[in-house]
Formats: sequence, structure tokens, C-alpha cells
Amino acid sequence: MSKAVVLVTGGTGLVGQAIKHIIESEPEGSRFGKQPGESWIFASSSEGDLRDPSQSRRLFEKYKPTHVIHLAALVGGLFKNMKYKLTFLRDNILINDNVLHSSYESKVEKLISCLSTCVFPDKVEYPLDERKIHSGAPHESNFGYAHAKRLVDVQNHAYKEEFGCNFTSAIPTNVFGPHDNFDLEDSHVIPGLIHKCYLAKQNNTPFVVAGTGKPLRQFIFSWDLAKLFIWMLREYDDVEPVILSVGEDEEVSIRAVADAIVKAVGFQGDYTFDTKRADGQFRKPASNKKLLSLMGGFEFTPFDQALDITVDWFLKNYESARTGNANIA
Ligand code: NAP
Ligand code: GFB
Repeated sequence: MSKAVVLVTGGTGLVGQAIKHIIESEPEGSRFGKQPGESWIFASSSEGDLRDPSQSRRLFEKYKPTHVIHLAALVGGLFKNMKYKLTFLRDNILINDNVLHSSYESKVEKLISCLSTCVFPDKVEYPLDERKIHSGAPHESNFGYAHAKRLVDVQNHAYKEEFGCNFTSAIPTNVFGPHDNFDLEDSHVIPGLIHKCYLAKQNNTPFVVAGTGKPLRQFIFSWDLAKLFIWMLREYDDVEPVILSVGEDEEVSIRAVADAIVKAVGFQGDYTFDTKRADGQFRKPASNKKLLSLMGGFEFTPFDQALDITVDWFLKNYESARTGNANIA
């Protein structure tokens, strides 16, 4: 991919910054490093609000990307999704339609968009694999976001059949890492609990975990996910999506996550469960068999080690990190 220009939309977020970290720290020319002659652009919404087709077109005209990793989205955890179902549906449909059409108009050689394992049907035979995306309704807690994301798979097939576009998608499981959104209410569970546990330790106040702690999740460290995106960019050219996740046997309970966060933050107190708050989807065990068979294996960072890196980053960057309520723009 000499002289490639790789545009990462949503480049200033959790996943975008992880890709930036990997592409800049891996040796040039290596499997996950920058290739000679390649340039990478990590765009934020200040470069263009991608809900607006003219701003999307202007971004593509400015950078003339040959390849796009499309991460830009309205993103949030369970509670933010439950609050803003139409906004998640509409904003993400607008963003995705504009980025896919700008990619087509700019004759982008390859576009990888981002779904999420929460798009899978809630009532379905486990494990979840790439063939089951559309075989039932998603969990009601985030049906807006889930349908917007599922539509990208439909759009990819339509662009391929009508225009021969090389568009595909990745399906990451729950992600965490440096540069995450640590907002107390609107974030995902790991950054939200890290922030809550930190405040409990600092202020000697109760540490409260939402729900029952019983739901199960698979978590992927953002630096690992970044390597998988770079692999897809270089080595995967099929329209069908690929689940990017740790194995089904790596499911952990929310209680186990809270215990790991207490250890990583060094909190000495106890925590309680606020069972008045929702649990959301009980589990969404995704299979990474397709990924591993295509890649020939991959070494995921151990969860506790990834959590330590994330907590260290949070403590060092507390003043500048996303810790306040991110408004719905
Ligand atoms: P994030 O940290 O919230 O970052 C979102 C990025 O999108 C930011 O760079 C943001 O720019 C940009 N953005 C938001 N609205 C925009 C708009 N209207 N126009 C242009 N840019 C906009 O999210 P993330 O966790 O990195 O997620 C990246 C992708 O992974 C998303 O597609 C998400 O659906 C997917 N994903 C995430 C998870 C997870 O657990 N985090 C799991 C599965 C899939 P600003 O910084 O300027 O706001
Ligand atoms: O990461 P999370 O918000 O999203 O995890 P989902 C929610 C689970 O963690 C629920 C429990 O079982 C919550 O009860 N939990 C406990 C907490 N304490 C907290 C807390 O302080 N904050 C949060 N957020 N949860 C999301 C989808 O589902 O998965 C998104 O809604 C996205 O669309 C994301 O796809 C990857 O895993 O439940």
C-alpha cells in the first residue's frame, strides 16, 4: 500500500487513539506498523461534523484518502443508550451514510466500518457469529444504536453489488483502554467504574456498582483491537464482517470486573450493588473463530495487565481525560 493515505474517522476517540499508538510504536514495515510511504490522518469532529454531508465531502476532498477506517459514531454505554435511542439511531445513520457515500465518491480503495457485538440478536443460539447479525431483534436497551450499526452491513453489500466497492466491517466486543470516555453516567462499564472507584478512594465515599453484577461480558484491550484493525486494513478484503474479540471462554461477570478494578485502583473499601439500576443484556458471547483462523492466531493482552495500563493512563491524565458529561451534540 505505498503512497496510501489512511483516514481514521473518529480518530480522537478510544479506538482511534489506540490505532495511533500502535501505528506509531510498532516498527515501520512490520505487520502492525506503518508501511513505507503511508500517511495516517486521525480526524475528530472539529475537522467536520460527519452528520452533515457537505462537511463529510469536504473532509474527503481535503485528505483524498485511499483507505478509510471509519470509527466516528455517537457512542456510549448502557445508560446513555437507554436515554437517547432515537439520537443514537439517527446520528449514526447520518454519519455512516455520509462516510460510506463520500468513500464511494472519492473512489476509496478500502473502507472498514465499525459495528459492535451489541448489534446481535438478544434471543439467539450462542455463540454469536458473523452469520447471525440480522437473525432477530437486538436487546431493547440499545436498539437505536444496534439498528444503525446493522444497517452498515446492508449498505456495504449494496455498495459492493451496485458499484463494486471494497467496503467491509469489523464487529468489536466491549473495548477499554487509554483515552476512553470516563464520564460517570454515559460511559461504558470499565471506564465508568474506574472513575467511580477512584473518587471513592479519593473522597472516602461509597463505591456503588450498577445492577446485580451478574451479566457477562467479553472485553478487548484497545491496543489489541488496534492491531486487529490494522490487520484487516492490510490483509482482509471480503465484504462479510469479522468479529474482533477475545474468545467466548473469556467472558467475565460485572462483579469480577468490579473486583479487578478495586485491585487496580488500590481501593481498600467495599462496594455495593445498586440493583435498582438496569443490567442490560445478560450476555453476548461472540466467537472469534473466524478471526483466528484468518490471522493464524493472536496474542491478546491479559485482562489485568490491560486494566493496569488503563488505570495508570487515567490517573496520569485525569485533568485532560473525558470525565465530564459528554453532551449529546
Ligand atoms: P469514542 O471514544 O466516543 O470516540 C468517538 C469518535 O467519533 C471521536 O473521535 C469523536 O470525535 C467522533 N465523532 C463523534 N461524533 C462525530 C460526528 N458527528 N462527526 C465526526 N466525528 C464524530 O468512541 P470509541 O469507543 O472510540 O468508538 C469507536 C468506534 O468503535 C465506534 O464506531 C463505536 O461504535 C465502535 N465500538 C466501540 C465499542 C466500545 O466499547 N467503546 C465497542 C464496540 C464498537 P470528537 O472527539 O471530536 O468528539
Ligand atoms: O459497558 P456497558 O455500559 O454496556 O455495560 P453494555 C453495562 C453493564 O455493566 C450492565 C453494569 O450490566 C450494568 O449494570 N454496570 C455496573 C455499569 N456499573 C456500571 C457503570 O457504572 N456504568 C455502566 N455503563 N455500566 C453496550 C451498548 O452495552 O455495549 C453499547 O449499550 C455498546 O451500544 C457497548 O455496544 C459496547 O455492554 O451493556
